[in-house]
Amino acid sequence: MNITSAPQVGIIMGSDSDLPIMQAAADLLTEFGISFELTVVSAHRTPLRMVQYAQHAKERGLKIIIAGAGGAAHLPGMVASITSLPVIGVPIKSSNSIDGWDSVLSILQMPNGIPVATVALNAAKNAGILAATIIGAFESTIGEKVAAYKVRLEDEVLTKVEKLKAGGQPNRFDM
Ligand code: RP5
Repeated sequence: MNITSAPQVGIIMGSDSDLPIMQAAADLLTEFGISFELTVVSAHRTPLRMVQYAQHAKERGLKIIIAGAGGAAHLPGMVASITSLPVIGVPIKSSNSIDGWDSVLSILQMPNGIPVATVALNAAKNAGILAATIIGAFESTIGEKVAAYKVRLEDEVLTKVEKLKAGGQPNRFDM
């Protein structure tokens, strides 16, 4: 694992107040040994920084951008409108959110032609898994880690099935 090499994934967020949520994406990429960078890029407060980040992302060697924002969450969509890299959007329920719906809809409801792969509210971990899955389609070592991760998830659920059975819950389905 070499997470100090040139970053493959760029994690950006509208504010440092988003970091407690977005850290889960960084943790997942670290676990998978995928190099990343993480910084604040605000669509509304640093619009030129956002444009420059998106314009230069590909030539800087990034493969995927994970962008998180809350409230009027324009960062993922605007970045996707500039770069040809895939953009994964993380809607964040932040201090200026109305239940998070504003963030979800701002990121999800993109116009035809400019998609953002939108994960669930606050689901930065899933953004990390999706990034790993995309990279894993082209890099076999990462692809194997994604496959092993899914096997672990299955094992965890089957352990719960056994636990319920051992606790006396009726179940005649034995797969
Ligand atoms: C959004 O406004 C950010 O993504 C954050 O979720 C929210 C609040 O930002 P701060 O006021 O904490 O900087 O642009």
